[in-house]
Amino acid sequence: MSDLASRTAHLSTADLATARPAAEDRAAAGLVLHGELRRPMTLSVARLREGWEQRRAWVVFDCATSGPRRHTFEGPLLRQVVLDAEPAFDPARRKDRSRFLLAVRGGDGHHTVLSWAEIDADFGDAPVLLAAAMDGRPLDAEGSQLVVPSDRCGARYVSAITSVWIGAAPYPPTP
Ligand SMILES: Nc1nc2c(c(=O)[nH]1)N[C@H]1C(S)=C(S)[C@@H](COP(=O)(O)O)O[C@H]1N2
Ligand SMILES: [Mo]
Repeated sequence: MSDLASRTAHLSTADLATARPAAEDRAAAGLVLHGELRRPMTLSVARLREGWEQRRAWVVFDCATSGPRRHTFEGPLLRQVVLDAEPAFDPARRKDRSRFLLAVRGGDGHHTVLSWAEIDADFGDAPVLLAAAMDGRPLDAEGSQLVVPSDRCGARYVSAITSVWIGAAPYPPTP
Protein backbone atom coordinates (compact mmCIF):
# COMPACT_ATOMS: atom_id res chain seq x y z
CA MET A 1 0.00 0.00 0.00
CA SER A 2 1.27 3.50 -0.75
CA ASP A 3 2.11 5.77 2.15
CA LEU A 4 -0.89 8.02 1.48
CA ALA A 5 -3.26 5.05 1.10
CA SER A 6 -2.10 3.55 4.39
CA ARG A 7 -2.69 6.85 6.18
CA THR A 8 -6.17 7.43 4.73
CA ALA A 9 -7.52 3.86 4.40
CA HIS A 10 -9.03 3.82 7.89
CA LEU A 11 -10.89 7.14 7.45
CA SER A 12 -14.61 6.83 6.64
CA THR A 13 -16.57 9.61 4.88
CA ALA A 14 -17.99 10.58 8.30
CA ASP A 15 -14.47 10.97 9.71
CA LEU A 16 -13.53 13.25 6.83
CA ALA A 17 -16.67 15.36 7.44
CA THR A 18 -15.77 15.87 11.10
CA ALA A 19 -12.16 16.58 10.15
CA ARG A 20 -13.32 19.53 8.00
CA PRO A 21 -16.23 21.22 9.83
CA ALA A 22 -17.86 24.42 8.58
CA ALA A 23 -16.01 27.66 9.27
CA GLU A 24 -18.47 28.73 12.01
CA ASP A 25 -18.16 25.39 13.80
CA ARG A 26 -14.39 25.69 13.74
CA ALA A 27 -14.51 29.18 15.27
CA ALA A 28 -17.05 28.10 17.94
CA ALA A 29 -14.85 25.12 18.85
CA GLY A 30 -12.17 27.60 19.80
CA LEU A 31 -9.17 29.34 18.34
CA VAL A 32 -5.86 27.56 18.12
CA LEU A 33 -2.98 29.56 19.60
CA HIS A 34 0.12 28.10 17.97
CA GLY A 35 3.59 28.83 16.60
CA GLU A 36 6.79 29.46 18.53
CA LEU A 37 5.22 28.88 21.94
CA ARG A 38 6.08 26.70 24.90
CA ARG A 39 2.38 26.20 25.80
CA PRO A 40 0.22 26.11 22.64
CA MET A 41 -3.50 26.01 23.48
CA THR A 42 -7.03 25.91 22.08
CA LEU A 43 -9.26 28.63 23.56
CA SER A 44 -13.05 28.73 23.48
CA VAL A 45 -14.80 32.09 23.85
CA ALA A 46 -15.93 30.94 27.33
CA ARG A 47 -12.30 30.41 28.29
CA LEU A 48 -11.37 33.87 26.94
CA ARG A 49 -14.14 35.31 29.13
CA GLU A 50 -13.31 33.38 32.30
CA GLY A 51 -9.52 33.02 32.13
CA TRP A 52 -8.39 36.66 31.97
CA GLU A 53 -9.37 40.13 33.15
CA GLN A 54 -12.02 41.57 30.80
CA ARG A 55 -11.40 44.91 29.12
CA ARG A 56 -14.01 47.01 27.35
CA ALA A 57 -13.44 49.00 24.16
CA TRP A 58 -15.78 51.52 22.50
CA VAL A 59 -14.57 51.73 18.92
CA VAL A 60 -15.32 53.45 15.63
CA PHE A 61 -13.75 52.18 12.43
CA ASP A 62 -14.25 52.84 8.78
CA CYS A 63 -15.29 50.10 6.36
CA ALA A 64 -14.49 50.59 2.68
CA THR A 65 -17.91 49.16 1.69
CA SER A 66 -20.27 50.13 4.54
CA GLY A 67 -18.75 53.33 5.99
CA PRO A 68 -18.24 54.15 9.68
CA ARG A 69 -19.05 51.34 12.14
CA ARG A 70 -19.47 51.68 15.93
CA HIS A 71 -19.21 48.75 18.33
CA THR A 72 -18.43 47.92 21.93
CA PHE A 73 -16.31 44.86 22.63
CA GLU A 74 -15.35 43.00 25.79
CA GLY A 75 -12.56 40.48 26.20
CA PRO A 76 -9.00 39.92 27.38
CA LEU A 77 -5.95 41.72 26.06
CA LEU A 78 -4.35 39.71 23.23
CA ARG A 79 -1.00 40.38 24.92
CA GLN A 80 -2.00 38.69 28.18
CA VAL A 81 -3.40 35.61 26.45
CA VAL A 82 -0.32 35.16 24.27
CA LEU A 83 2.08 35.74 27.20
CA ASP A 84 0.36 32.91 29.10
CA ALA A 85 1.15 30.62 26.16
CA GLU A 86 4.85 31.48 26.70
CA PRO A 87 6.24 32.76 23.40
CA ALA A 88 9.75 31.52 22.62
CA PHE A 89 11.39 34.90 23.24
CA ASP A 90 13.36 36.02 26.27
CA PRO A 91 10.65 37.98 28.15
CA ALA A 92 13.30 40.18 29.82
CA ARG A 93 14.88 41.30 26.51
CA ARG A 94 13.04 43.99 24.55
CA LYS A 95 15.15 43.52 21.43
CA ASP A 96 14.39 39.79 21.43
CA ARG A 97 10.63 40.43 21.77
CA SER A 98 10.73 43.03 18.99
CA ARG A 99 11.52 40.31 16.39
CA PHE A 100 8.13 38.60 16.72
CA LEU A 101 5.00 38.73 14.53
CA LEU A 102 1.43 37.52 15.02
CA ALA A 103 -0.96 36.29 12.30
CA VAL A 104 -4.70 36.13 13.05
CA ARG A 105 -6.98 34.09 10.81
CA GLY A 106 -10.78 34.08 10.49
CA GLY A 107 -13.06 31.17 9.58
CA ASP A 108 -13.46 32.52 6.02
CA GLY A 109 -9.68 32.61 5.46
CA HIS A 110 -9.31 36.38 5.97
CA HIS A 111 -6.04 36.86 7.84
CA THR A 112 -4.00 39.74 9.08
CA VAL A 113 -0.66 40.43 10.74
CA LEU A 114 0.39 42.41 13.81
CA SER A 115 3.85 42.88 15.19
CA TRP A 116 4.38 41.84 18.78
CA ALA A 117 5.82 45.32 19.43
CA GLU A 118 2.44 46.94 18.57
CA ILE A 119 0.85 45.29 21.62
CA ASP A 120 3.91 45.05 23.92
CA ALA A 121 3.63 47.43 26.92
CA ASP A 122 7.21 48.68 26.32
CA PHE A 123 6.54 49.52 22.65
CA GLY A 124 3.16 50.45 21.08
CA ASP A 125 1.13 49.28 24.08
CA ALA A 126 -2.00 49.03 21.87
CA PRO A 127 -4.96 47.62 23.86
CA VAL A 128 -5.78 44.93 21.26
CA LEU A 129 -8.49 42.52 22.46
CA LEU A 130 -9.65 39.01 21.68
CA ALA A 131 -13.35 39.82 22.06
CA ALA A 132 -15.70 37.50 23.94
CA ALA A 133 -18.71 39.80 23.38
CA MET A 134 -19.73 42.43 20.82
CA ASP A 135 -22.40 45.08 21.55
CA GLY A 136 -23.37 43.14 24.70
CA ARG A 137 -23.86 39.87 22.79
CA PRO A 138 -21.65 36.88 23.65
CA LEU A 139 -19.61 35.58 20.70
CA ASP A 140 -19.58 31.91 21.81
CA ALA A 141 -21.41 30.71 18.68
CA GLU A 142 -19.46 32.82 16.15
CA GLY A 143 -16.02 32.78 17.70
CA SER A 144 -13.80 35.58 18.97
CA GLN A 145 -13.11 38.81 17.08
CA LEU A 146 -9.87 40.79 17.00
CA VAL A 147 -10.30 44.37 18.23
CA VAL A 148 -7.66 46.94 17.21
CA PRO A 149 -8.89 50.24 18.68
CA SER A 150 -5.94 52.20 17.28
CA ASP A 151 -6.81 51.26 13.66
CA ARG A 152 -8.79 53.78 11.60
CA CYS A 153 -10.24 51.07 9.33
CA GLY A 154 -11.92 47.73 9.99
CA ALA A 155 -9.78 45.31 8.00
CA ARG A 156 -7.94 43.93 11.05
CA TYR A 157 -11.13 43.39 13.09
CA VAL A 158 -10.94 39.71 12.06
CA SER A 159 -14.14 37.88 13.08
CA ALA A 160 -14.76 34.16 13.72
CA ILE A 161 -11.09 33.71 14.65
CA THR A 162 -9.84 30.15 14.10
CA SER A 163 -6.15 30.66 14.83
CA VAL A 164 -3.54 33.01 16.20
CA TRP A 165 0.04 32.25 15.22
CA ILE A 166 3.14 33.84 16.75
CA GLY A 167 6.73 33.51 15.62
CA ALA A 168 9.94 35.39 14.92
CA ALA A 169 10.11 37.25 11.60
CA PRO A 170 12.44 35.48 9.15
CA TYR A 171 15.98 36.77 9.24
CA PRO A 172 16.17 39.54 6.59
CA PRO A 173 18.24 38.46 3.60
CA THR A 174 21.32 40.49 2.71
CA PRO A 175 20.27 42.70 -0.24
N1 LIG B 1 -13.28 36.91 9.19
C1 LIG B 1 -13.40 38.15 8.66
N2 LIG B 1 -13.37 39.20 9.48
C2 LIG B 1 -13.49 40.45 8.98
C3 LIG B 1 -13.62 40.68 7.60
C4 LIG B 1 -13.65 39.54 6.74
O1 LIG B 1 -13.77 39.63 5.52
N3 LIG B 1 -13.54 38.30 7.32
N4 LIG B 1 -13.73 41.97 7.11
C5 LIG B 1 -13.22 43.05 7.97
C6 LIG B 1 -13.65 44.37 7.53
S1 LIG B 1 -13.05 44.91 6.03
C7 LIG B 1 -14.46 45.18 8.30
S2 LIG B 1 -14.77 46.80 7.88
C8 LIG B 1 -15.10 44.68 9.54
C9 LIG B 1 -16.61 44.96 9.51
O2 LIG B 1 -17.16 44.67 10.76
P1 LIG B 1 -18.72 44.88 11.09
O3 LIG B 1 -19.50 44.60 9.84
O4 LIG B 1 -19.00 43.92 12.19
O5 LIG B 1 -18.89 46.29 11.55
O6 LIG B 1 -14.88 43.28 9.71
C10 LIG B 1 -13.56 42.87 9.43
N5 LIG B 1 -13.46 41.50 9.83
MO1 LIG C 1 -14.31 46.79 5.57
